[in-house]
Order: sequence, then C-alpha cells, then structure tokens
Amino acid sequence: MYDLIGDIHGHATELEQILRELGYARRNGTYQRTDRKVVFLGDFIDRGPQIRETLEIVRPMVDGGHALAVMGNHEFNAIAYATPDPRKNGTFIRSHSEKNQRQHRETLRQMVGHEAEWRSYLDWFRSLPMWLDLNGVRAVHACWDETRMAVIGNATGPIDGAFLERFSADSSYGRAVDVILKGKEMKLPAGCCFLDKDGHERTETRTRWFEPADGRSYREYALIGEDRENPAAIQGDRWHEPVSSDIVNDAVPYPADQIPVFIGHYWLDGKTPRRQTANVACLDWSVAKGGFLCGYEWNGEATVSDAAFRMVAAAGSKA
Ligand SMILES: [Mn+2]
Repeated sequence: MYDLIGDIHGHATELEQILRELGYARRNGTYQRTDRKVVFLGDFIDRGPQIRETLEIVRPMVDGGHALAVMGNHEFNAIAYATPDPRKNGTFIRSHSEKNQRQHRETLRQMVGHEAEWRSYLDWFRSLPMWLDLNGVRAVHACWDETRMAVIGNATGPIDGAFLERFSADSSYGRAVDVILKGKEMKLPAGCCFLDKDGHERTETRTRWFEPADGRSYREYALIGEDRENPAAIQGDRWHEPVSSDIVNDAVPYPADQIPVFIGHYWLDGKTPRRQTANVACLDWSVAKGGFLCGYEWNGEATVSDAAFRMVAAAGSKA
C-alpha cells in the first residue's frame, strides 16, 4: 500500500513531520516502513528554505526502494534550464529569462558551493517517470491525459538530450509534456480576469480537466483556490458563458470508473484539504505559501476518502 505526498518545495521540516505521522522512521539515514511505500508527486525544489535537506530525504527513499516519485514541472524545468540548446549557442532549452531565474532562484542559491551535488540531483531528476500507473492507484504531477501520454509513449524518459530536443522541436510532443506536468489552462472571455495570490491579474486560468467541459461555464470549469473565490478577485461579467468549443474538444475528462489518480501542482488553499472528485485528489495545498504539506494514506480503496488526507501546517504559519 502507498502513502502519497504532494508538492514539498523545499519544506523538509514539514516533510519529516508528515513522514513520522505516516509511521515512517529513519533507519540507516533513510525514512522507511517495511509494509508501505511513499509515492511523491513531484516538485521537491524551488521556493522553500530547505531544498537540499528535502532532496537528502527524498532521493535515498526512492533509491532504497522505500518510495516512488514522479517528475514535477519544477524538476523538468531545472533539467531544461541546465541543458544547453544545441540549436543556438549560449542558450538553454529553458531560457534564463528574468521570470525563469526568479522561479528557480532559491534552488540555485542554496546549491552554491554544492555544484557537483546539484549535477547529481539533475541526473537523478532525469530518471524520474512522468507518471506512475500502479496496482490500484495512479500518480501524475498535474494531469492524467491518456491522449497526451500516448504521444509521449513511455513514462520513463530518461529526460536526456534526445528527449529535450524533441520536447523543444516537436510541438505536439512539447505540448503533451506540458499538459502532463502543468495541466491545462483556458483563456477567459474578453474583459474577464481573476487576481492570483500575488494580486496579479490573470486572463488564463487552470481548468478542472478531470471533469467534462461540455455545457460548463468558465466559472464552473476553472480551478481556482478558495481564497480567491471572493467577488473582488473574480472580475468581468462573462464568467457564466459556456466554455469555448476548443476547450470542450481538448478535454479528456477522467472516467468515473477508473482507479483513483493523485495529483499535485495546483496550489490549492482552504482550511480543509479534500478530494476534487470521487477518484481524483490534489495533494498540493500550498505548503510554500503558509498552507499545508498534504499526504494521503491509501489502503486500496477505489474511491478517495477525505478522511484519509493527512496534513502538516507550514512551519511558522497560523493555519
Ligand atoms: Mn508545485
């Protein structure tokens, strides 16, 4: 059986706490249980204060057979950021734009003086699968979309030069990787926007990809955190309109008769972590923004139970 753990983002203190609460103990330097394994949903790095410490916990668990892990968009970005683009001298597969530097800054800062160690983590990230289809349960960082999985073909990279070349040169392949690791977004009708956690106006929003889009309004099909569900954060008067046909056509909802899938990625907020549907559960409850590090104790059930969520409030938060 598996214990699933959502986005950690360098919050090693909370990670150790949730592992202990899930019954894992450190033996020979590695957290483990004889009867269960952890499944990490990706996004170990960036943002938080203890990125090296987080990797020092996660990698030995995976390498020692005590955990499995999928790739997060932050790990994929880190690989692409560090890989020179063979098509253009002096550039990288992921550009070193100011925005991208800012997103990756904490990791690079904490790895100063540990460059060989960081290179070895990048090599390890290359080996992480894009998704896991286990006995009775599935894990992917952002979106389980079998159409896109078929384009990628093989969940287990490795994310080497050939993979990255195809990622950047073949748009359907690149788009497939983006959907799996970052989910789907939809453009809002003209005049509509919402304010994100930093107060920035967004005219695109993440979707509830696991549900059918047909007949849904923009408001119903958007995946927006609860603290932004106040009238001031949702602006414009066309949110009630049905979503456009390209959104409907691109939707691959997660079938109700399939085994449960666990995802991270979405920065959800709210006082009480809970499932999205009977067989889809997001375990990213924003530990890096004062929320929770979230886990799920899975015991073979086909229907996700809110009672099986486990969470640890971010250190120093009032949550
Ligand atoms: Mn994340």
